Amino acid sequence: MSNALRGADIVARSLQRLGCRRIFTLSGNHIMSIFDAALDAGLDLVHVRHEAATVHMADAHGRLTGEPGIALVTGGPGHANAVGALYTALAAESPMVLLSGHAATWELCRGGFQELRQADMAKPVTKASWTAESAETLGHDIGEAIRTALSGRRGPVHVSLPSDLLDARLDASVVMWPANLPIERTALSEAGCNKILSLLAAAERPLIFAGPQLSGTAERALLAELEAATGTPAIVLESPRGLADATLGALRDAAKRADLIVLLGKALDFTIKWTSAPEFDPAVRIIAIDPDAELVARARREKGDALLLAAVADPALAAQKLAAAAKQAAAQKTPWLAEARRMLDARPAAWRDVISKMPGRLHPAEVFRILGPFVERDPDTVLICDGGEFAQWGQSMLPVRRRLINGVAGAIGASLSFALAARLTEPKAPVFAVLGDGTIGFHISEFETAVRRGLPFVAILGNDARWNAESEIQRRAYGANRMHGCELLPARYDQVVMALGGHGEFVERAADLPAAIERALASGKPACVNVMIESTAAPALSWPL
Ligand SMILES: Cc1ncc(C[n+]2csc(CCOP(=O)(O)OP(=O)(O)O)c2C)c(N)n1
Ligand SMILES: [Mg+2]
Repeated sequence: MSNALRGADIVARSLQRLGCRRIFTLSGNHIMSIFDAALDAGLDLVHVRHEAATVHMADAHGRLTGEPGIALVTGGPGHANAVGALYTALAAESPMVLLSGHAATWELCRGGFQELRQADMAKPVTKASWTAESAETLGHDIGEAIRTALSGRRGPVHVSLPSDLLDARLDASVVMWPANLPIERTALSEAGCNKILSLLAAAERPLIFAGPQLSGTAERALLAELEAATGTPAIVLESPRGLADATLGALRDAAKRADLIVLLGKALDFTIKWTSAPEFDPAVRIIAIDPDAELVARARREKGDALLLAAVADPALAAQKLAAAAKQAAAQKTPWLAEARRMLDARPAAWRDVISKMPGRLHPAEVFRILGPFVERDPDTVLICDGGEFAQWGQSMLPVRRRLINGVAGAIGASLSFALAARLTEPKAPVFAVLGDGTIGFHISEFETAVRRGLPFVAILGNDARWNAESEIQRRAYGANRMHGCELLPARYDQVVMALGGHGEFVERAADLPAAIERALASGKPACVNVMIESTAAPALSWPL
């Protein structure tokens, strides 16, 4: 047979044709043919230490670049390990594709090696999930997966690839290569745009709630434009803490006073208490703009007559259109905008000089007062926040520009994988990961990947020898004498990182932290600054401060 191609070559070449140059992967029997094919297709295999990390990295790649991240894992247990991480990508609306090897089609229902109903397993945590059915159409599968991940409300897509299809040889003339179809993005109608602007102008205390799709740097700049043009505070809700996300200061008090909320790609969900009393005025009115018709329908079901307008539209396109039209109408700066901005942005004066009462431990505010200037040094710095109470202090005190948090899913543990993927897309500026001591345990072995690949970043670890977020729940719900099952050792994670070939720093005094961070950055290695901290509940601000 002339021009004989393997199914695996079709997968690798399709990825290459669609502009994917990098695959986050962990090897296994079912996918070794793709590793082989990647050599000829010139794909960079970033191979890591746990399948969940492949998905977290593809997720971070998707969020930071807007291009689909690609994860590749082996079948059965490899796939099972990867699936949990898809939940984070789904909630963060991150465009990515998980490709999983799969038992050969002739093995199925006969007790095949690592046979598992993989597509069924991934279905609830993806936009679409299927098993490839023929070698000829593998390219089409890849194209559809990528197009689906990027279209409408973005998110993860899964395709299982049976090993016999990957090994099959076929003539190039019968291959169905991916079609170059456009990505679907629905515009906001002229009439919808005008109606929204007139409703905003008529409202006294409106707020715009943007969803995770608008959490990137360019999108935050667009929201700032929209805010200035409409005189309406525009904020991103991307945390499971929702109204209580420490990034957003005393948002809870501002939300309570709002008379109109525009949901701009923000799902009406638990994070905003479905805009219901007592967190919101029972008379508050809602506008819902979302690329997903089902979410618009849900808002209609939930809010009934309080939903003044609903539109199926891409949130970024809608924001652009609204901002442009509002600029022409030259909306006035309202006292409400200034007042709400103070509520969102002001921080207690006491945070400027609070220090720990425990010898040998820092207060989280001390850590972030010191880290702040490092983050501000370079406009391209990537900041990653992950975990419980410590990271909330970071989210509250550090500037928000190029930032990744674990997102609405609320799953801790992704930050080290995020940091590696961020370093691969950002060649120069510092990458900081802020995380707790419980959280670092999930994927600490990714420091080995980072060292092997030469990917420096600095992890700022707040070590309170505790799963403190859960301790705080116990203290509040069951009492201080019922705190149980949340203690950890004050372990030397910095030494673990050194043993893996990275740079380690151990800090017990605030005075030592600046030099430790400088040394970590200067080392040019993946680094862990293990800072012993006092267990401190996440900040909860109410207005007035
Ligand atoms: C995957 C996952 N497992 C468990 C939890 C529950 N959880 C949320 S925060 C947290 C504690 C985190 O501890 P640490 O990283 O030490 O941060 P701290 O709260 O101590 O600052 C836990 C267990 C979760 N959100 N996600
Ligand atoms: Mg902790």
